[in-house]
Amino acid sequence: MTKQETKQAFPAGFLWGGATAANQLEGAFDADGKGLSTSDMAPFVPKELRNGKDFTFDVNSVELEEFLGGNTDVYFPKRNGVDFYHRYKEDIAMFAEMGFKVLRISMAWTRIFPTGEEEVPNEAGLAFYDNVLDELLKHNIEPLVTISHYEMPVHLTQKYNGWEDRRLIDLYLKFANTLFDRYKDKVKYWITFNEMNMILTSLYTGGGILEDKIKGSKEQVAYQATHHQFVASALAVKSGKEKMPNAQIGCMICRLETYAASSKPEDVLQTLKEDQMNLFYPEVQARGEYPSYMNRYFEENGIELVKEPEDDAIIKDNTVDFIAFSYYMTYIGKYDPNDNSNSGMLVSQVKNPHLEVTEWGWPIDPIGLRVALNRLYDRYRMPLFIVENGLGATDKLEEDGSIHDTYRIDYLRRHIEQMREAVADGVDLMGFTSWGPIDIISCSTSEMGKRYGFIYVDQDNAGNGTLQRYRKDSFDWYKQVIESNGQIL
Ligand code: BGP
Repeated sequence: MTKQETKQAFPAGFLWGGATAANQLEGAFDADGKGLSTSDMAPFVPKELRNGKDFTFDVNSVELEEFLGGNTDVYFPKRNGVDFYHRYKEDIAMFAEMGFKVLRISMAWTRIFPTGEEEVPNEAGLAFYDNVLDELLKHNIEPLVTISHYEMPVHLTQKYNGWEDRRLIDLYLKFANTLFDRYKDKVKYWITFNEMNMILTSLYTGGGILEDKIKGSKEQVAYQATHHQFVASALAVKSGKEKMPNAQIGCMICRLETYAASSKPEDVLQTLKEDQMNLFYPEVQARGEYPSYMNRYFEENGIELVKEPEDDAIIKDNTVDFIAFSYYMTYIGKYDPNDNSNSGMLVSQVKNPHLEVTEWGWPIDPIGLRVALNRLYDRYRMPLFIVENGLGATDKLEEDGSIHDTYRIDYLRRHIEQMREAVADGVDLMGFTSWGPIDIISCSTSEMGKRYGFIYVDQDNAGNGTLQRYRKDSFDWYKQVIESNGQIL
């Protein structure tokens, strides 16, 4: 790495900030008319009792009934989040103190339409987000709003089995249009769905679908639900642009940059295929059409998508303005002669011997971020936005209220360095929102103890604690990063 390379700065106006999701942050799950959402049904189960089952990603209809009936002694951490609902002013003031230019939030569908089917939105829910947005704007923090982040009214799961049913498109659009009408003068940046590709991994989290209720194969349903979300997303782009000509509306994926396990051509080909499955989502949303490799895949695997005649044109005419993605790790592609399917289930069992992993086993690969940025930009020539990245770790609150999270600073520093290199390579990067700038409930494990924040929240996995906020060492570090526009790391 030459000196000249590392000295490159980020563009003026670069959007530094943090990213959150309503269901992991807000709490107040039944306040002011809010309905129950799919994420309110994710219990915390200690690792030793899980038996390999992951409740966040895998809830069946029997469990759902049990959780809804309340006859259970398990704890549901996402119902309480970290009480941002009541503490948003304090939290936003701390984000402002770090100099945030942007905050990614999502809006809980169930605060606005408790069951998803009401004709009239819940005013108290809309008023809450008005207050949050006003507070952000008061501090000159630009909101970036994810319309749907891993949750939906549980009623829609019960009645329609979520996105398996095409009627979800209109229900989603009613929700999206309500947000556009209400917040059009306050929000410029929007994302239609969080990590859309993860529906292949979890039908429940990504699609509100109960696997034991589906009729066809899991893959068939996953791709049919994906198609419904593509149409819904494109229609949201269409009406969003009509209502807000200056809005920027993006798609989002969990980017899994994939390396070949070896130089063996079969491994390289397998890697290409896995990469294509990952890029299927921006392929449709940014280019506006189903790629031929997916059409071949559907044909060879007996997947038949039901499309309405107008769907292709809707998708073609309403592509996104930017591609947002989360980046946590890289994967390995390895050819397996016993498996001739290309499942696209995003599971890499092969370990990369060159990388360290986090406490939760996620490979740490800063250089992979530079590769991901370059590859995406080479392919789409469209502005990119890193809307999630960060280190989930166990933190220790010292007696004096300090938290020495040098490991987090090190992780982020190394990733931002590579981001800076990618910008110097010519990548058009709009911004960087670090995941969970304040500790929130983990998406995948519903733990509190998997912390990403610059701000520590006093709460444990069982929900005990004062909820008091403390500044970690990374707080001042990130402040300086933003102040220097990424020059001082
Ligand atoms: C992404 C999700 C987030 C999130 C993050 C970290 O996949 O979009 O909601 O929480 O991953 O994952 P976790 O919280 O499981 O560590």
